[in-house]
Amino acid sequence: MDRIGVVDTMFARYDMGAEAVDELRHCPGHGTRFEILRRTVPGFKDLGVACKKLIQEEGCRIVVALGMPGRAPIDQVCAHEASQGIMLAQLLTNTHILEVFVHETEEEDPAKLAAVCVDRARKHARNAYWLLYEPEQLTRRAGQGVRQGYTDAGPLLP
Ligand code: RDL
Ligand code: RDL
Ligand code: RDL
Repeated sequence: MDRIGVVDTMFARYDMGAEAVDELRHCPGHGTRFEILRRTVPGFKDLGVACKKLIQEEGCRIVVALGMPGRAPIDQVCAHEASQGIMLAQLLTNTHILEVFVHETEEEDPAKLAAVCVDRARKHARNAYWLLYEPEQLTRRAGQGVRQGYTDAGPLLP
C-alpha cells in the first residue's frame, strides 16, 4: 500500500495535523490504496528531517508538513530557515513535501487564526492527494488564483 506522511509540531497552537489526517481519511482509496503515517516534532525546524525520514525510511510517496511561525521577529527568520530545510528534503528525495505554515501574525483573533489553520491544512492535504493520484485536478485550476487558508483570489480577468 502507498503511504502519505503527515508531520506536525508541538509548537503550533492548533492541531493542524489532525485536520490534514481527517481530510486524507476522506479521500478515495484511504485504507485500500494508501495509508497515513503521522509524526509530531517539537518545532518547525525539525520538520525537514522528519519528512525526509518518512520518505526514505518509511516509504512515503508525499508528505504534508505543518507548522506555525510565532509572532516574534526571530520566528520569521526561523520560518525561512525551516522552509529551506523542507525545500532541501524535497530536492534530496525528489519527493513533494507540501509546506503548510500558518503564521501567528496572519490574524489577531484566535478564532480567525484557527479557521485559517483548518482551511489551509485541509486544502493542502487535498492538494497532496491530487498531486499523487489526480494531478489533472491541479492543471484544471491553473491560473485561477487558488489560495489556502482564505477564499481564492480568483483570476485577473473574468
Ligand atoms: O530543534 C529544536 C528547536 O530549535 C526547533 O523545534 C524550533 O523549530 C523551535 N522554534 C524556535 O526555536 C523558534 O525560535 C520554533 C519557532 N521559533 C517557531 O516560530 N515555530 C516553531 N518552532 O514551530
Ligand atoms: O507547499 C505548499 C505551499 O507552501 C506552497 O505551494 C507555497 O508556494 C504557497 N505560497 C505561499 O505559501 C505563500 O506564502 C505561495 C505564495 N505565498 C505566493 O506568493 N505565490 C505562490 N505560492 O505561488
Ligand atoms: O495574499 C494573501 C495571502 O495569500 C498571503 O499573505 C500568503 O503569503 C499567505 N500564506 C502564507 O503566509 C503561508 O505561509 C499562504 C500559504 N502559506 C499557503 O500555503 N497558501 C496560501 N497563502 O494561499
